[in-house]
Amino acid sequence: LEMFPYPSGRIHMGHVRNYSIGDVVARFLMMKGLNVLHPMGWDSFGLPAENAAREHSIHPAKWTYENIDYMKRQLKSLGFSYDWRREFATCTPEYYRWNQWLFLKFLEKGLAYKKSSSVNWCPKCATVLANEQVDDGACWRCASTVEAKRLNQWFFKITDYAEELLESTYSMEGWPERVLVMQRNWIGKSVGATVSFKIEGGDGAIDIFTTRPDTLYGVTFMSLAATHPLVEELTTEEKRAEVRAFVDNLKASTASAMHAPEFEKEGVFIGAYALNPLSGERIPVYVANFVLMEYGTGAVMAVPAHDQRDFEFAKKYDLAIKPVIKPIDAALDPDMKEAYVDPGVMVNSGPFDGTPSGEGKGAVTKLLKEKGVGTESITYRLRDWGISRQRYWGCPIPVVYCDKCGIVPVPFDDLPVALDESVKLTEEREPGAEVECPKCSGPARRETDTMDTFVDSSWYFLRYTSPGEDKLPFTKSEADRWMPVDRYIGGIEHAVMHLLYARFFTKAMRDMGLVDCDEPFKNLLTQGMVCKETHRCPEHGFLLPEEVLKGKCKRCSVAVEVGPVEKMSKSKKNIVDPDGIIARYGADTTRLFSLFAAPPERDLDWNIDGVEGSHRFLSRVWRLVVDNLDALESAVPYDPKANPELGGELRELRRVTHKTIEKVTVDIEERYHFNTAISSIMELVNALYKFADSDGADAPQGGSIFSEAINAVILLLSPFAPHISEELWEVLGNSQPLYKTRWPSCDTEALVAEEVTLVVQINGKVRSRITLPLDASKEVAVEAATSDPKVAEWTKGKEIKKIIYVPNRILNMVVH
Ligand code: ANZ
Ligand code: ZN
Repeated sequence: LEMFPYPSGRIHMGHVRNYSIGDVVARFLMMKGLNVLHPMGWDSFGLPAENAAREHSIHPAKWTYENIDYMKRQLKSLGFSYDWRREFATCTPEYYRWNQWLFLKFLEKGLAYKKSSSVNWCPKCATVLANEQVDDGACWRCASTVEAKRLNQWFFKITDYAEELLESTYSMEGWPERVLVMQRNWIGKSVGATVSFKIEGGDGAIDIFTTRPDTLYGVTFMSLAATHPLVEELTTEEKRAEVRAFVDNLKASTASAMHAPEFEKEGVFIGAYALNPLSGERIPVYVANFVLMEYGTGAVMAVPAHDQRDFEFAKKYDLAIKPVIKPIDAALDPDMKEAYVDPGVMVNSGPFDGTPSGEGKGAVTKLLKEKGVGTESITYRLRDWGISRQRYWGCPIPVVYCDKCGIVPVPFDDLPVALDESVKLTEEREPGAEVECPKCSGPARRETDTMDTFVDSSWYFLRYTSPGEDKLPFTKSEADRWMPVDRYIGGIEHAVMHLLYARFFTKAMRDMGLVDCDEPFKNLLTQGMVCKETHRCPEHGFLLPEEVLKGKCKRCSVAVEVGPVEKMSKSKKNIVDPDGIIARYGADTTRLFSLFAAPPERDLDWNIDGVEGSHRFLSRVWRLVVDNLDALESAVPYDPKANPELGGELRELRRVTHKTIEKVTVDIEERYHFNTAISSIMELVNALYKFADSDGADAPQGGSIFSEAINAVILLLSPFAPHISEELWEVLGNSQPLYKTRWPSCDTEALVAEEVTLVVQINGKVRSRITLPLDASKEVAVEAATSDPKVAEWTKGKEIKKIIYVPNRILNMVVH
């Protein structure tokens, strides 16, 4: 399974690479005799369709389906072996109704809920932006200043699965370690304690989450998030104006701004004090801009001596810094320049003095627990997944709002809630259509938000197993038969979100009894990017490859600057359109180059010389077959049992043939090393040219062995370059198509090279006889001879002055 594309209009080289890799695996496994499900579809909801609709007044549906048609033709021209009967597009009601069905199931199970939250809002695009879509506080598309806005939004409760999503990563052997690490970091499990700090002169308390209970005696102030409910409650009259100004200002700045590294830590004293639950010390309470309401409890016990953020804050506002952990074998530095964050020994900590900090965490937590003011606690960085989008071209969220009944789910039987195809895409969003409340039949309005398109891609792989199913999202027996996906291939940019959401969906659906597997993707391959150098004209900016002629800008004839090799992107214009390459060199060359130029996980540097090289190689294969058609057609199949003793050139060709079969098989099956597989096929082709030139095919048995080798070349090449292979296969008179033909197997007996006895002379006298493979090189012969004990006696401590080597017969070494 390769990640399905967004139908943006045309495929790009990244698609070609991704899908070529998948097709090699699919074709290889088919030829190995496995049942292969190799599907393709369209991740077809999303913003570009809507933007195109606004710009060119074309309906998003029309734009999308036209793109799908075009791209499908492109994929077909590349000869990918998809089962097109299973194709679907996520923007069709036949698909998105099951998104809605799953949403309702999630709602039933408490896995979907609505809450108000602060979002990045672009006023111009009138939509929510993900943190990744905000550059320096501006919208990535229109550059408007992004605002913070509170919106009522739908969420999926992925946090319910945080622990399992994390735990499973430790047994997912088929995934690259770096992707697992990214997922673990995203989930971000922190083990620590929740501690309750009483408020001085009141009866409430501030609960904080800390990973460092061992530093409890070093707390010198507390920090609350701006939106923490206690801020309003605890702020004293004289501080109120100042605190309110600070909080209002902060609410207007975007969430993403806080992630910037140069972000300045600021805060305001709210006039209240809390009490340290163990030491009883009086601690001033602040509201601070770096405390997130969404993490832990939204409140922090600040320990400036041992936390860098708190340290900077304390320096800025001249607050006490009280060290309570000292390095194990050194004294504490009396004037600290930064927080001491390493482990050490507890000091200034009452009964805990002398306890190692690691041990201290548990010891302090235990005491807090006994006193009823704290407990162990785990926090995850992972947040629930906000799925509401203020967008038209997406899957409608199937709920209605009734004045009387509130939020009412659309009944299952009324699905799909169809997209209103007649809607005008104006800047102002229209209110939801008036409908009858399913509960009280009173007036109600439809939800107008649609779902994040990541919902669509969180279960699409399951739909491939039974695309026609119309009672459920997919047929359980079919899903269980095929799942998990044995090999999933796609870009590293999906390492976190898509893969994590798909894993969450799979687990949630398992718990609903829809499918048996725990994880969706058994093996994951993340392919590298396709890169190319950039060209820039001082006058005309970045240039497309075809706008450059002999190093000069075609428009102004000024020399272009050649920039570094980087990921192909429209903005840098360092892109190559697959259509042009296919038209000029053919689909097979395009595929072969993208597989040959680099191993799949690495970045691939696009270069036209490499493309030409791949094309020349395929031409060589073509000529090798058609120029020798007579010999090949008259050859009888080689039977090793009837001819046990082959010698010379014949035996060698057979050895190379079977060695190549073995290597290509292992390279594809175990290592995805398509580049080395292709280069060994190239070597075999070279050997075949040599053999043909030496008239080897005319020797007795020669034709049969030549033909066996040619067949191997075609079979081994076919997953990479299926068109030329299939054609040659037919030219050779085979009636069965290649993809239905069995993958060749390696005759291990043929791998044994013919051996000869070599006479070894030292200074002209015969000293030993050694056995070597036929036609061994001089280096191999000398290496074997000098490690022969009888020869070693004569060469020990001496210098070899001269070597005379007659292959397969004599090696004479002159030593002094
Ligand atoms: C006291 C302390 C002392 C802390 C010390 C750290 C070091 P991780 O590891 O990322 O989970 N914290 C807790 N809630 C927070 C929030 N809502 N916003 C910002 N910071 C918050 O970080 C956990 C630590 O981050 C917690 O442990 C807390 O500071 C802070 F020497 O408590 B610590
Ligand atoms: Zn109602």
